[in-house]
Amino acid sequence: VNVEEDVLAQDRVHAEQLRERLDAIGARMVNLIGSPGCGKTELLTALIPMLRGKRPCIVVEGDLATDNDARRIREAGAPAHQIRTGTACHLTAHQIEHAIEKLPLEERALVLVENVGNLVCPSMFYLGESLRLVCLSVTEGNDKPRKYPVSYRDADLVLITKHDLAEYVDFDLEEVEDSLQAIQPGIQSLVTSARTGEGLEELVERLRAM
Ligand SMILES: Nc1nc2c(ncn2[C@@H]2O[C@H](COP(=O)(O)OP(=O)(O)O)[C@@H](O)[C@H]2O)c(=O)[nH]1
Ligand SMILES: [Mg+2]
Repeated sequence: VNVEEDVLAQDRVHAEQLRERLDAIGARMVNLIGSPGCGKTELLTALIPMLRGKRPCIVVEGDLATDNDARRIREAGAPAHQIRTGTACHLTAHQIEHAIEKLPLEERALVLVENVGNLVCPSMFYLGESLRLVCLSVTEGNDKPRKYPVSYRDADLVLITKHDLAEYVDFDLEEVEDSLQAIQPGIQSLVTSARTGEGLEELVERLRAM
């Protein structure tokens, strides 16, 4: 237990240093968390062209294996660095520090971090982000907030993704929002679809203004 606490404390120091470094140039980090396949990469590829001319974006991708997502991001028009974590189920602040060295970090940049697809582990690690976005796709089932409350406890904004599919999977927005409120009273959520663009203008405005 002590070793684990030391590691967490060390990582906290890296995260705080990183945030200070970003703050000093008006840059902000966004930590995007959610299950594998909930639509994190698709969302980023939709947002990147919308953010053009508003804020420079760089992307750090985390996955166990492959650099597929970094390639998708580059095709969407933003510089991206892939971290292959092997067996680790989350990214650490120290890894982000190294990844940023390989990317053009401009003033007022958004550092968009797609965390490893996992609903639990990434929630335990603060990376130095100013905004923690936790995704819940409509296809995951209405009971997921109640089953995985820790994932939503520290979310700044919950993105309900793939809303275009809601009618096919008996998605119940009211039930999900009630569950989220029970976990974190006052929690904010936004309904989105990378396919139809629903909710994306609002999200871009939030990212621009942060
Ligand atoms: N219908 C629909 N499909 C989506 C949406 N977003 C992502 N997908 C699909 O869901 C799958 C997983 O998406 P991906 O972005 O790779 O998820 P990630 O693992 O969270 O990065 C892909 O086949 C996407 O095309 C959406 O808003 N609507
Ligand atoms: Mg992805």
